[in-house]
Amino acid sequence: MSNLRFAAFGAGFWARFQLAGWREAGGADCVAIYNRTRSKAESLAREFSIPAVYDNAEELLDRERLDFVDVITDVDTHARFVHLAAAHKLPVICQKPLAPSLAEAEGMLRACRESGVPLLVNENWRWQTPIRELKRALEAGVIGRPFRARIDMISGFPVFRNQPFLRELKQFILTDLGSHTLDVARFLMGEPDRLYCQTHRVHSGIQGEDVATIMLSVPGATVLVEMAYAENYLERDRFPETFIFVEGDRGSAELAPDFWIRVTTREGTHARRCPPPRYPWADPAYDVVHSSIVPCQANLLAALKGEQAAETSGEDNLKTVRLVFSSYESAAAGRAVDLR
Ligand code: 89V
Repeated sequence: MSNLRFAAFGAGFWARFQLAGWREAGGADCVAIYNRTRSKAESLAREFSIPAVYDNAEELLDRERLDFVDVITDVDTHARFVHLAAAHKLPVICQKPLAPSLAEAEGMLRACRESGVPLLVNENWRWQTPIRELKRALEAGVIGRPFRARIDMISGFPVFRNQPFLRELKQFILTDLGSHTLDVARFLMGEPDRLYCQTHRVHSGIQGEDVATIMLSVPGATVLVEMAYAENYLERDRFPETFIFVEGDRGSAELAPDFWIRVTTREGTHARRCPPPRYPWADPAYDVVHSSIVPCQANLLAALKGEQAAETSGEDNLKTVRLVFSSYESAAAGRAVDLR
């Protein structure tokens, strides 16, 4: 099968890495790029040899022959571009978080379903090398039946320097990072039926919350998800590594700092390091995240070609979106939210 042709919508911080990820994964060629500020699209077009540049998305879709659209813009414009692609009967891949509200995310899915095109989500976190390895360790069953997990992504890293628009989000850490960590919670531990969340804002110059703690009930287990971007000082700050600890009835498994997976059973502790691949195009400060774009996009591409199911289809991701917004609901109400 020849390479699929796609258009990238957006030319911000994340677009450069996603385009590099497509090149690394192979099988798809970016033939056009749209950005509101044309000069930013032109600069990425030069870097990635993209033949056509537009500052009008409708014009791009009218003129170009495409197999799909990759939406890499800020969350507030996702719905507009997904609806536009659906109206043009084009499959669409959209960045996480899918939408600024559950209703908008549902509307995007409906539009794609009615147009008969898939909506897939570029939710990469669960594709991180050490997280896949931890999942394999859990599936191997050596720690027995998991009854509790802790998923931590707590960092003092100044995320606003590279992504200044994050300061303006009225809903910040739960949408930006919680979309990832709650997706990982589902991936590792299954679907929650109840949650309780508390949030805090530590920074003064931001609109949203930068600290969140969520307790999820999944059948037979409790999952605690802790997140912080408080830009404070931590002895072991390893942005953007996620630390995970899972207790089972026959042992425990841990994703520890520096990509160490430690599995402890009656026989003792078996430790091995599972670092992500290093790509020259990735920002070394984001290695484990940027490298996960490659297997994520390879999976989405295989789904578009009908070769395998997408792990992070729109339908699947809607369950994560529901957890994000139920967390806000819980934090605002000061009580647990039933998800059944
Ligand atoms: O991957 C992301 O969603 C990024 C960051 C790692 C900073 O949260 O926005």
